[in-house]
Amino acid sequence: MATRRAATQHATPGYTFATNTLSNPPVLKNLSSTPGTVEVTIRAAPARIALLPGKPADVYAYNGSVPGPTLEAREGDLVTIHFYNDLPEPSTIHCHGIHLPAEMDGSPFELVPPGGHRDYSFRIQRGTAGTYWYHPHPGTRTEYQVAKGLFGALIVRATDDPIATIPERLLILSDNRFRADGSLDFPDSNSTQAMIDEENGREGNVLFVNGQIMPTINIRSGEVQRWRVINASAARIYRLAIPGQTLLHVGDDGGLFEHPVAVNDILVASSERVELLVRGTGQPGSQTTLQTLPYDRYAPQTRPSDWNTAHSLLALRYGDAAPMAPVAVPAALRTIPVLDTTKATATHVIVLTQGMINGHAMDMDRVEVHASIGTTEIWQLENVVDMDHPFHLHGFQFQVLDRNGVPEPYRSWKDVVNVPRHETVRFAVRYADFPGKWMFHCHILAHEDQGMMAVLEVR
Ligand SMILES: [Cu+2]
Repeated sequence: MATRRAATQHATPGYTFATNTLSNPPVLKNLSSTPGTVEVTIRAAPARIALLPGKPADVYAYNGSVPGPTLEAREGDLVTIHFYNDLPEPSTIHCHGIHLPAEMDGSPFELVPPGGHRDYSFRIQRGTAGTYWYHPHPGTRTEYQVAKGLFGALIVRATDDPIATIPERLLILSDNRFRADGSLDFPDSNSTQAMIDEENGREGNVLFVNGQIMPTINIRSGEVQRWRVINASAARIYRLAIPGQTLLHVGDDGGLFEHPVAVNDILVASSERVELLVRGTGQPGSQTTLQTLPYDRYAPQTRPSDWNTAHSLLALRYGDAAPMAPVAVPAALRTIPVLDTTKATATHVIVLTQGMINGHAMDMDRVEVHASIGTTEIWQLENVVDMDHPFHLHGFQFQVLDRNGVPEPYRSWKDVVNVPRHETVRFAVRYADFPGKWMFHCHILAHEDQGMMAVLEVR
């Protein structure tokens, strides 16, 4: 089983001959029988769950599972989440990347107190099919609540998905840090580790896919699989690769590209999502691994000693079946409208330093960026410090224009973009609807919690 549930013991995940040990979190039960309506209940509560096999730990869980259950919806659906906060602290549900009314965003403006209840209701917009996720966004405790186990997938499907017939896998990547008894290891606030965590964000030495350690996916020679990858880690940036083969990158945060792009490896920053097509290029009976390759996102003084080491995430195992006829992948996936930057009414320069945005720490009463409904604007993100900052804008998907002056080679919808150290990234965004106050912040959760966050007000 993928998902760790209370009072359930699990066999140690097998690396060698176990078949398809990767399984999915449960899917949230739709309480509505009305077509076009998805109504679910999500309860956040303390739980006792073995995140490490056989070692129960005190965690927080959505509906008793880590990762939380997956919310499945279709474009056009009216989604209602009945959220119950049974945690001993305020929390929210932020549907990361979903275009919805500001008051439904689960931002720190709308905290749900301990014992409180809140309904989030929004309609999924057409053209937004893609891979999203949900997590708490309570202000200064996001890293803690996510580390304790609060994160889950949110998948939006299109009726005209051009690769709907390709078998699909969900891969929720997370990491965590444990004591020897399997309990979660949070450093003392005055320790050196706490200072390193404030700088790097919390990185754990145990890597999970759907809550499992080194699970196995079966693939047949010649087969193509669609992998929806979510980086739910608090800080870790993955550089995904399967040694010796290319991957087809077909989608970003906000869904499919116009055309597949072949890559040798792909960077997935904290909270980013990618859709990949993985072709079974191995021989029957062989095995390979999905790895995360070294990537240096760190300031020199806190760079971890093992940063230059590749880590295996899961095994990809070829059964004994004869190769199947190669599966054709469509060359055209969909059309993505261009945001017309010749009509951009403003360029906002956003300077990222260590823990601050434009020289300010988060102030709920301050508006950093003012914008008007119906306009298109350019944001210029300038990282002037020695480490990467993955930047997230709430509510509105954007199109990356260029990175350090190099035009983005393809068009896609994104809600997070990694801004590498001392680099500049520009994106275009259109505020079509939904006035209100929106967060933007670094998605290294420790940075966000420290105040590397600001407010966009759209009127
Ligand atoms: Cu940051």
